[in-house]
Amino acid sequence: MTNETTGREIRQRRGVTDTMRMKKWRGWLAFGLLTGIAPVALAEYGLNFPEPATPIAREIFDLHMLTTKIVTVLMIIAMAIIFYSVYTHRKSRGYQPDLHFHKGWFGTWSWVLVPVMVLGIDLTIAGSAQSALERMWDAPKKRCTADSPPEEKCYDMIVKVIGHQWWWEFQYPDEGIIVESRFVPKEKAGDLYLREVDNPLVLPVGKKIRFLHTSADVNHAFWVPELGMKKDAIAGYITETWAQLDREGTFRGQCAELCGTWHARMPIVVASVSEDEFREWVAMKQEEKARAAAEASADKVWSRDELMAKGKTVYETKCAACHQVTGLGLPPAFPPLKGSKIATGPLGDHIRLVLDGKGNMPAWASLNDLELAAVITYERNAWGNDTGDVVQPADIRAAR
Ligand code: HEC
Ligand SMILES: [Cu+2]
Repeated sequence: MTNETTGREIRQRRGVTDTMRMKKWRGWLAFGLLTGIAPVALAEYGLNFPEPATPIAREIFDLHMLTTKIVTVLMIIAMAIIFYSVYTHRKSRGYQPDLHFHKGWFGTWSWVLVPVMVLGIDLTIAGSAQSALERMWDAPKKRCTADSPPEEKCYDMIVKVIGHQWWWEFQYPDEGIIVESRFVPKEKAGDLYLREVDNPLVLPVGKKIRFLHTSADVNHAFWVPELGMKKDAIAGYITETWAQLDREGTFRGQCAELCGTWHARMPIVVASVSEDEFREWVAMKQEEKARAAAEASADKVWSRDELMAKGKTVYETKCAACHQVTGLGLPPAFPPLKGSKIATGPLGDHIRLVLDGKGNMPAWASLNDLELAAVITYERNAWGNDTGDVVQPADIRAAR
């Protein structure tokens, strides 16, 4: 075959006009601009992993960057070879295929050499990933002492992380405090909807923290990318992770195990603070707890208005997830409390049900007498349930 026909002649024979070619190029130009510009516009939404906050997260991040760089270089080389080959050896140029390629040394050995090179790169990456993973899951079992060297495998504090449908409970057993963390509704959270909580998980920078994970109901998973870990929370089991924060900041995560209707409403917010700030926060929480306990055990008789105000807060944080702020519930799963036979019927039955729970309704005996008296008063008078009943902490104490 001779090389007398040019590409242009061939196109003319196929009926491809120059205007059609122009249109095609314009299409490619638009495609290029879009793919080129879109990442720039999206950059502030974070195309890469968030900046790490623990040594292990940093290791994961560096490995990810290294791998990305290697594959980018490999892709450029491979694509260059492909484009060059297709372009130079195209039929319209009259290229004659080399029918003896596989008989030369390169044709014979490339089938072995290339996979060996690729495998070598893969195993190098896998090796570093393996050692990072081992360190990640190697949670310390021993408490640090005053003279533990900084590199010793030990922990300074414990945080128990308990998944609930649909909120997180953080217990600090050494400090004697419990934090309940719930998502903030859209009206209040704005742009941070489903990423914001009322009470964050406050952690001190520099301390080695041992996390114990479990669940109170179905499976959940604790996941905060900046801490470089994700761990299942399984009812009846305790799983462990650890972290040592190396910078202050606010880190946002999610429940990472589909856990029912409001799985999406289980964001996690870690407030990483200095050790001094952490101590201050602990002192504040302990004082808050002591004050609430004193208030609940006092033999004070509360006014209806006081109980309604307190009850509204308790209701909206603890009950509204299922029964809704409007009291209309989400039948058939969650019954309405507005006009409910229980909430407008005999008071004794209402108190019993809230204390003991029933079916998917959790038992609320862990709330204090004042909180229970307030929320029951609220349910019996809000949304037109005008029973006029006022429940005192003493009534709850008597029913327990
Ligand atoms: C996890 C979801 C959930 C939460 C949170 C929840 N409930 Fe319920 N609640 C239920 C379910 C489900 C029922 C129906 C129980 C049944 O009859 O099997 C129910 C029933 C009730 C009833 C009886 C309604 C009726 O007419 O049968 C009352 C009263 C009630 N809940 C009060 C509360 C209070 C007070 C709180 C907060 C302290 C609360 N609930 C939080 C799920 C929930
Ligand atoms: Cu969950």
